[in-house]
Amino acid sequence: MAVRKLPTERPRPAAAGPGVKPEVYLKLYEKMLRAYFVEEQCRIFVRAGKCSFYASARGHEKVQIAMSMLLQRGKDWFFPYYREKALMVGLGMPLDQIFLGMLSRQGDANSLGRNMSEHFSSRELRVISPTACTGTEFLIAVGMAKAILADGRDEIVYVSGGEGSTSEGEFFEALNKAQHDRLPVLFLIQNNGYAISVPQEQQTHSRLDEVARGFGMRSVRVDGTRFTEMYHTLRPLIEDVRRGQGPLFVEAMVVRIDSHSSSDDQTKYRDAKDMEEARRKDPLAHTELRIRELRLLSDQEIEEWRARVKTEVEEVARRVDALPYPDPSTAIADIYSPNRVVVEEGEPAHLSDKPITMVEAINHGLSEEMQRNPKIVMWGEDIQDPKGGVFGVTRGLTEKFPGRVENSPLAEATIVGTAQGMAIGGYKPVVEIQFGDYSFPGYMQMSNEIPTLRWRSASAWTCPMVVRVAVGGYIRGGRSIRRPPRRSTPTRPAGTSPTRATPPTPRDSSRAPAAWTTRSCSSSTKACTGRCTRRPRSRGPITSFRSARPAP
Ligand SMILES: Cc1ncc(C[n+]2csc(CCOP(=O)(O)OP(=O)(O)O)c2C)c(N)n1
Repeated sequence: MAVRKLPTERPRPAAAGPGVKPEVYLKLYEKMLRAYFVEEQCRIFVRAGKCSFYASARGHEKVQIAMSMLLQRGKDWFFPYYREKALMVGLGMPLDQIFLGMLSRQGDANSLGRNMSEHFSSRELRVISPTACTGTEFLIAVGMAKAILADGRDEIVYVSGGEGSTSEGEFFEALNKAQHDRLPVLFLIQNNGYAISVPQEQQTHSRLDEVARGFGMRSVRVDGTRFTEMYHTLRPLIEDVRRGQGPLFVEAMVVRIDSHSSSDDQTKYRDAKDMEEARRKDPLAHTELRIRELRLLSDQEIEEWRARVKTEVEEVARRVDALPYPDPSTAIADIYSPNRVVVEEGEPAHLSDKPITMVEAINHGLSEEMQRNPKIVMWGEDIQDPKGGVFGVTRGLTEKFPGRVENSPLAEATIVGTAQGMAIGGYKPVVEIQFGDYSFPGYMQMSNEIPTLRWRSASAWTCPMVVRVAVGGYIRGGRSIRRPPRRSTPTRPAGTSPTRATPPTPRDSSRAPAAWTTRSCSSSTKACTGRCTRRPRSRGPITSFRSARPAP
């Protein structure tokens, strides 16, 4: 809704604080009011038993709306966490979509009622569907930024979390990778001092802005309850991110005015003084105070604005509340891609009479696929030439396909988490986990995030990618940690296609990459290549079996 024009007869100040134009401040106020009444309405829905999960953003709204004003709607990408209703309001998500998501009603474009409430998603606004897991969004955002950098676009990836989520290991991996690759990521940590009931001093030793600085990252701490300072400090820094200066870390000090969520009662662990202190910093109350001081609106106009926005919000809420739940028969749609895979086997071309290994055959297949699909990119530990992987699976590909095969940090969550982000960004990562036993740090991504993205976003977002894992074999002579076959591990969370676990012959191995990459035409695929011995497994001519392609 357009900001109402101010009456001309009132003497207008030049700025709402140094350098902030009155219309910018009033736009902020309008959005804050809308966010406030959305929160109030959600509270009513919770009390009525209509909303299963609610996490108030009261106390965080100013920094979230400021971010929506500093970044570019429809151009930049947003990886929010579960406490970001005000960001959605700031970006202009239609109010009915906010309530449809909160009430899980028919027409909910966030997830068709599948994801938890508070987990917003929108293709139009480039808001990527989050899960409830704390800290998993960071690496995915970094992967998206890799796609942006590879394409040379001047877009920014915003990723956000609470200070508690910075204790997760993936957070540190994300800072490391983003800074190493100088990626266009804006990390926002909204520090309200509590992770449910745990105060920050029990959580982290160092100041978070200093932690980020330790990674070599540009980093600032701002008061997230005050607009002018944030606006002035962040605007040039964000433009630097857009100009390719690398990531930016922002620790915004905010307050949590309400309990952690609808399942929590903060009076059990916060004393009255602490809660009063938070209320004293209420960002909305402060904005109204400034508007009065600066004479941007009169008391009566403030009352009118409140009444107008309240009515607008309540009307939408009432309409949405009258809608039914989604048809239960749609609940299991969108788990896999609807694209069929068509494998066309051409006449095999004779390549060699020499005996070849399974590894050589897979290498050959990967090479054919990279030739065919310029969006295939690869990373993993040691996979770059001259080593070309500990089994040599990717040997020679670095030189053949410059810029598309790279060593990853020694961090499995980074390998698969960033692959997901780059896949959302339009690439087809085919990444390697060195041994099955070492895949577990990546399982948060491989079970909670990657396989559920398509389903939980109702196909708005997908991440076609391949994770190649070696299992079994290799070192002989007694049981080694590397040897136990990993076939019993969860290779098949719904939403992931496991491929033929062990291609039995070089002939099959050569064909396997085509099947992996096409099967993952829009689903994710986990390919276990068993017994990746360097010795020839069988003798016989190697032939090329191009090609597999997705059905049109
Ligand atoms: C991996 C994981 N562990 C635990 C939880 C349970 N949990 C949900 S929110 C939360 C606290 C998060 O606090 P913080 O990151 O500071 O964000 P805030 O909620 O305060 O905004 C916890 C422990 C979770 N969702 N995911």
